[in-house]
Amino acid sequence: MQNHVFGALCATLLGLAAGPALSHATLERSEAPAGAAYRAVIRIGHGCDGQATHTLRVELPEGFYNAKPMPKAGWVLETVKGPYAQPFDNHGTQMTEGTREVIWSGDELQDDWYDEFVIRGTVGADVAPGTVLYFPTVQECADGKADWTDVSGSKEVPNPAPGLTVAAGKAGHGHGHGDHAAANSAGPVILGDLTLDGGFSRATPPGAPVAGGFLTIANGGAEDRLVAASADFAGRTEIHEMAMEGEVMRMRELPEGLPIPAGGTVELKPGGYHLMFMELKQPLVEGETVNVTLSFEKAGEVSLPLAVGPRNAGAQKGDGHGGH
Ligand SMILES: [Cu+2]
Repeated sequence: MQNHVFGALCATLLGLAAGPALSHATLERSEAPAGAAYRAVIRIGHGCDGQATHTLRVELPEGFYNAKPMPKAGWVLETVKGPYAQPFDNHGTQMTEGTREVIWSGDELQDDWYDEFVIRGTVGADVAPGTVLYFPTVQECADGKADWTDVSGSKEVPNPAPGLTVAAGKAGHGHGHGDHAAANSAGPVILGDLTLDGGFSRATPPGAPVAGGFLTIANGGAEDRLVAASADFAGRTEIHEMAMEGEVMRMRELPEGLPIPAGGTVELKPGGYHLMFMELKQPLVEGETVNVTLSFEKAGEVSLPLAVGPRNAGAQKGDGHGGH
């Protein structure tokens, strides 16, 4: 009986505590793929017991490499460097140390105000999916501090550290959903803040006029937009979406392109957003690789290999590619 009452009370209290998420220091985006750029946006929603924050210290986790903080007007920025437990392969250069702590100080963030502090880095490709990387954060005020340094993972502690859950990064590894039928895709391509991964297409019957292209775009930075695509093997390449028109699923071109939200991931997949190769000049053959050039508003242009899978590659339930 005691337990019952306590349990219910506890749930109520936790429910209330979880409501205003801004009461804790938190990360704007709490999940990111391994091997990709990540923009840690630490959100500060109040001071220390009513007092203004004059210093913010953020410790960086092992596994978050090549970190660079964003300066803030009015604040003095300092970094503390230290060794990495595991060296980081930065495009062929081994980095054995880097920034491990970032300190902003010398301004005042009032208790009534809200602000964001940003650190950009890369999540190590070898960090196991499901790992939580913690960014222990301390706010210092005139007569005290608010600390967000508990890394136990418990939701019941009063001072949880901001945490980032690492998701599987590389195509073909650790996908494990079984919903992508033989989507044998090429490896990830990094373009600025964008990580393009899992690019594939499907074999076409001889004489087929069109084919689809699919990939996942993870954005570790500010909002961007896929504005154009082109391929040698097609007369024309468009960016499409599937949408219900009355009872019928039809595809249509996205004339403005496809927005890639800040810190978000957009999946182009059968039955959803896709690249549409039209006026095919040759059939796509299973086992081969074709290249598509993608143009992003901010990140620029990149050539991405698409592995050609079987005709039903990536098929999911309800994948009626209607409207052809
Ligand atoms: Cu289409």
